[in-house]
Amino acid sequence: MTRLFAACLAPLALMLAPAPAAQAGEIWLDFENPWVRAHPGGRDVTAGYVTITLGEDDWPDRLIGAEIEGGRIELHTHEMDENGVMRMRRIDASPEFSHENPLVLAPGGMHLMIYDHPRLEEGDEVRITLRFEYFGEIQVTFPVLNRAPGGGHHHH
Ligand SMILES: [Cu+2]
Repeated sequence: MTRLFAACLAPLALMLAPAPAAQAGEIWLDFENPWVRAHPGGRDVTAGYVTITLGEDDWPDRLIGAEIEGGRIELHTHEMDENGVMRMRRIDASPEFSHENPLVLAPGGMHLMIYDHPRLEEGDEVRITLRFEYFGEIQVTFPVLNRAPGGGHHHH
């Protein structure tokens, strides 16, 4: 009886042991509401959006690139030109973001511009590799939607 109890306890003790030192400073990234807009009728260009949050103890980071199989991605931002018109502009990297200031890719702001990809429709899913200056690469699954998730939120 005693022996059985001890044997059962051992794996539990292992699970409760503190994380190894190598993991203590591990970075985590949280990807909230990733989505790619379904290709608008007659167009072969679309965009992807996501909010990226860093852990409390993580170094600030920057998004420096993105890749998609079967297509091509550019980082874009929206900026007001001298005539007060919003225009898209290609950028090499996002501004630095941190735990307190998540990186928000959203309609009307920064986005992943997707070119040359076969037609995407609501219900599809795409995997996009996001490349960060400090963190490195990570692959994220983006559902394809006709409109922004979480309704009731409008961007102009
Ligand atoms: Cu764009």
